[in-house]
Amino acid sequence: MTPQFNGRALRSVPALAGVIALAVTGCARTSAGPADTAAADTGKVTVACGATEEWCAAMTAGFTSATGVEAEFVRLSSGEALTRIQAGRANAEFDVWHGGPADGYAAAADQGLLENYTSPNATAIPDRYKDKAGSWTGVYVGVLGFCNNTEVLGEKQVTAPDSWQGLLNPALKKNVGIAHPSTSGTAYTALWTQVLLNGGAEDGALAYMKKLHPNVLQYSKSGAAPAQQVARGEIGVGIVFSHDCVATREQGFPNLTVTFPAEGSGYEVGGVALVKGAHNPVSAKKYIDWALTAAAQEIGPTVKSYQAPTNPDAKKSDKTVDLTKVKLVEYDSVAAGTVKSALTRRFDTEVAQAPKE
Ligand code: S7P
Repeated sequence: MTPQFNGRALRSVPALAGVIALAVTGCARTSAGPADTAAADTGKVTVACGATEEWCAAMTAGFTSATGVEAEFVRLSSGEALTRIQAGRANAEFDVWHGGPADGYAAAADQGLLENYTSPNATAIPDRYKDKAGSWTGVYVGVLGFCNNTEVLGEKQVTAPDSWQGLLNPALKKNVGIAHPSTSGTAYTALWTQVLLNGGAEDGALAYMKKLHPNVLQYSKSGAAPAQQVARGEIGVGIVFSHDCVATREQGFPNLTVTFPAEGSGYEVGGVALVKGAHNPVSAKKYIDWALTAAAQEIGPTVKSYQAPTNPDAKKSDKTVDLTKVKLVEYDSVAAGTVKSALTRRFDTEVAQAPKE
């Protein structure tokens, strides 16, 4: 990896180039359009980042260190990122979206919010982890699991659930945590998993979520939040990406365990994409190229993010879930993304807002 001082020295060069470009054009851009060319690139990339704060910080620092291009990020849950990218349609706030399930990226692509970009480094990524047209490319894979607090469950004399049916146990009333799928990519992955487990029927998925509703203490904004609630003993089980439970256990909560649903679990392909109308398309493409390298994908475990890398050359942490050992549903991010807005609206009115007895 490039030594840190090299990164710092190089950072001023593209920044200066950006100032010169603005001086030559004579004005700052206020909207996307023809000015969004290589000449206008300020040499700084702004990232909408969908994983943990630590992951986002490590990734942007790693990119700057490797390329000399400055990078800043805003951590956003999947639905929030989509809303902010929509709001920036005429004047993009972000250059790149990095991290968070590809469902959100597919929804964004459907709405014309992403620019197709097939990085030369995407050839290393297996086809099942990237969009054919190049609207997004996968950087990691995460599997949904149940995060259990053995102490809380022990007090209730309930064994850690290992099936979706087991989560409906009345003894778990107000003891299950899951985020709201309109903000959280994690929760939307869980909701779409139910669609798949119900033969593709949205009604069947919502019927399951309605049955689960009395057991849900609250629908959090961010997908990883239920793992924290479980760690604090506020609830017995959280529906989260399993690596978020492993990371929380490492924060000093040894009584957390992970189980996977016997019926089949959903998984995410975490994405990276170029935002349509990005003000810094050259830097953004450099960022995407870098994010697909093995070196970039080996950064996660250094900050306790144990998703599986999509680049086969990246070394896997021994804490990463073995994808061949968990029963997985046939997840299709594009199909999931296409109906995301409509299905989350239905979830909100038909499930989240339904009274609990
Ligand atoms: O914490 C890492 C991670 O689980 O966060 C993303 C997750 O979906 C959280 O975002 P949401 O708040 O949108 O649910 C995952 O992509 C990632 O693996």
